Amino acid sequence: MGDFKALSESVIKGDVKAAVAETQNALDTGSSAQDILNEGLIATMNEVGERFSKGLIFVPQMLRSAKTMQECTKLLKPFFKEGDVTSKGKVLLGTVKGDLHDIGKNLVAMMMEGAGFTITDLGVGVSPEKFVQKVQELKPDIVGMSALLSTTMPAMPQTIEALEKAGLRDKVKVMIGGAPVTEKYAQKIKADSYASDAGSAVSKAKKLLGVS
Ligand code: B12
Repeated sequence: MGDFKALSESVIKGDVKAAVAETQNALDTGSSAQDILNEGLIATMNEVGERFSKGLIFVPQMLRSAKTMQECTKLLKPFFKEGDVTSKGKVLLGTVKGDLHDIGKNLVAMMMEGAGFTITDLGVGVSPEKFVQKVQELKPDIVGMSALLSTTMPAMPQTIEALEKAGLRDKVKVMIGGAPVTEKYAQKIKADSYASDAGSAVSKAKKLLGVS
């Protein structure tokens, strides 16, 4: 396990240049991309969230930290490639309507792409109608929805309902995730799968499609 104190501090400060240099330094000194991601970057975003909850920082600082983290993850992307593989399946990803958080979704996209899935990322604030339209158009194997706010989680069952109404629900697997989402919630809204992080999103997606 590496020491990511300096990296963490620069992400909290939103100092892109320093954080990117610290990420590179951690890679150069032998830390694994996985550890840098989990123990350096994701752990820091949790700390940022706690500071926000306590009123110690505000939205602009949170945004700067988010941007800084995104720049650092760009350096890690090549390390999550599993090699040349034929597509394991088509995945449509999006953050649900009303929600702008995309760091977690982007990580899921990055890990899944690295593992050989073909990703179409619809971005943030994706309405149930948009999900339905894109499922019709692209015929993905999996639809992945991300929500980070308790107020936007209901857009997940709304999307599942919209897929049902359009006669598409049995043609696509639905995976959900995001900090407030739980396994129990996934069962309640009849999603096919839930994953708590990007690594398990990959293994759960493989399991859903019966690929290795
Ligand atoms: C960065 C951040 C922001 C940034 C987002 C920038 C961006 N481009 O994403 C900005 C500043 C824009 C922001 C805005 C707001 N935010 Co904010 N934000 C955060 C923060 C600090 C980090 C989120 C993050 O990126 N985490 C790191 C990633 C890697 O983790 P993750 O998203 O959970 O993703 C992992 C898993 O969940 C999973 N996963 C995620 N998606 C998916 C999808 C699938 C299909 C699967 C299988 C798995 C999966 O895999 C990911 C990788 O391992 C959190 C605090 C926290 N601890 O979550 C608050 C937090 C989510 N925000 C919060 C709030 C309140 C807001 C605002 C309402 C603030 C305001 N007053 O304006 C706005 C809402 C804007 C909107 N409409 O969306 C609250 C939410 C409370 C709640 N439960 O509803 C939190 C929890 C902070 C807090 N403690 O109060 N925010």
